[in-house]
Amino acid sequence: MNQPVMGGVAALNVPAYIKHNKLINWVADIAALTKPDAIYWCDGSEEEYDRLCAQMVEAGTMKRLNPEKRPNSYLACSDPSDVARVEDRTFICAATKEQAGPTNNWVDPNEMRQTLNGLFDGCMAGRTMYVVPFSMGPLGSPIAHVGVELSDSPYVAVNMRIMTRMGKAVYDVLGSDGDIVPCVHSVGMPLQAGQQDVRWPCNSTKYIVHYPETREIWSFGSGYGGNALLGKKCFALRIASNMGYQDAQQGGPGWLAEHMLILGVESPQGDKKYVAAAFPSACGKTNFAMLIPPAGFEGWKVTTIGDDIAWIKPGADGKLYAINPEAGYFGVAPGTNEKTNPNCMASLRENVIFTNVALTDDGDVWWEGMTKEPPAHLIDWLGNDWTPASGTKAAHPNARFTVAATRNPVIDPAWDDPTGVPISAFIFGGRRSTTVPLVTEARNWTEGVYMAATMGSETTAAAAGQMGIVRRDPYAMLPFIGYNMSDYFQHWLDLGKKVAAKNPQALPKIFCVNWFRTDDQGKFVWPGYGDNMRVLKWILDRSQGQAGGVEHMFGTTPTYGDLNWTGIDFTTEQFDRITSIDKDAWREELKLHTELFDKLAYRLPQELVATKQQLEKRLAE
Ligand code: SAT
Ligand code: MN
Repeated sequence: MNQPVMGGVAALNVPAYIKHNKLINWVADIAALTKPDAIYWCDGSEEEYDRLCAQMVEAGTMKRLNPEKRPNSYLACSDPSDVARVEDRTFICAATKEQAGPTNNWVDPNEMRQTLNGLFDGCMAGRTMYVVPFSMGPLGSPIAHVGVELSDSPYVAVNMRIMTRMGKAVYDVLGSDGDIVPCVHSVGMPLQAGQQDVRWPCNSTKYIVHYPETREIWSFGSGYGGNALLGKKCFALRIASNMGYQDAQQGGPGWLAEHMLILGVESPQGDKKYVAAAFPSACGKTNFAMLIPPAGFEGWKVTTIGDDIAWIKPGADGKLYAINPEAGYFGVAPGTNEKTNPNCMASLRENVIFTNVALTDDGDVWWEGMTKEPPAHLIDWLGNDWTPASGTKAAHPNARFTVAATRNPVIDPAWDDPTGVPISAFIFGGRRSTTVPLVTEARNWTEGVYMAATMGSETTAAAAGQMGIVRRDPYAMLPFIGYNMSDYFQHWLDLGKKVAAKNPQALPKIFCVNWFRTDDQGKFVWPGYGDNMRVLKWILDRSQGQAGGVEHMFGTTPTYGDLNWTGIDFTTEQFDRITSIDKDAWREELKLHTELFDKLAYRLPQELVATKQQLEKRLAE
């Protein structure tokens, strides 16, 4: 296997179990373009995973951690120029600019193909091309879809094995003519004969490109996270959101691909409900998905279906059913500790790939916030000696762990169920130090869509660029909607109408939350983490029409007495501080809604414009 044949074209060596000619021809075409030294077909086995990791340890890309401290785990440190998603280099190359919409970068697909053909020509020279077959969603589920990623990065191959259902079994599902989303990925650093490789190959030129018409993904120049693990943001959000929209355009029921965690809540009486919640990247979705109910909630259980992405479809009973298309977590390490997320810490005990965290002297990992006292000495993510006096971060703020969902001690028993779980409520949350109250229930679906559509959030380290700036991040999907955002809003409105027409009771209630309001010193007022259960309980009760609340300008919020405060010292003053509505701040806020709507004016649903007008009227009263 894998011996280049004469003439510099790598031998295909197709395994006998692959019967899909279109796939084989495509692999041959991409190999002819990218000219790898060898082609390797991943089977997804443990033996293969171990072997590729050992190869990367040999090459210096990864370090094996101390097996006593962190069994079967690795640390990879990236090039300092390749540490986050690159939104300004991400393109939705739909046939027309309107189809991509004003919030996406767009280049004419023919022009982009020419550019990429140039960049990909010979870009895998000196490297192996890995053929990575994967299923987003349970294998063979009617909701799942299959992709194949061709990548010259073994780091991608091993991460995809954790993050997706990756391996041989995918070919059984595909048979000889199953649908595939083709994904081509290169770090963009070909090697000349004899040239020594670097620890983390990448290229300063980066392109993350989606062709929605042909459902293709092409990624060049980065080996990091969502730029390179193409099943995640590229497929499961950008391409899939477009697929769900197209389904409705073509007369189907339509479906949703959302930047949402899915969690289950079980009461002491055994009553089980599921909610889906959208937050921007690096706003604590993993923490919320694994939360441990606090004092006052004895006998309550929260379980995880997914921590980042939900695919949601109407079921035969009219309810909305959600699956987690992923099989692992690519979560933010800094800030995670035994207090903020003990379940996550337990998930990370073994079988983990850490990226860009610090290395301890005894061969374990550390990141900011993991322990109160930092270790006296570390090797930081850049490979330098580090002490608490260094004055720099030992781990990169967007440092990540990759771990299988099955390592999570509170994984929901239905997490792998091909039919998904019924959703009772949608929660939308931004990171806002001011203005937006702790929790608000929308009065109806349209007002809920408006709330989600006008969400703002302070930017985080998950994307390259300046942090802490408030930007509109509709549905926490700004960088992830694979088509025109106005059409996306319309799709949400239409789906709600369809569900309500069939069974009004089946329509989930919509809530907006903000855990991040601060006091005059800039400190968070709300304790967050496990205490978010207090808000979650109110949300669930309201979804069943059972809890109290007061209606105000934007919807319904709980009064102090509507939440359970057992076991926490949280005063009415503090509560007022995070639930108060400052009319002046909201006048400013609505100006920003206007700015967004002006930008999206072309095809913006009139219902949302009308909703804004009603809000403005109420604010003026
Ligand atoms: O896109 S990544 O998976 O790298 C991180 C994120 O934005 O959540
Ligand atoms: Mn995310």
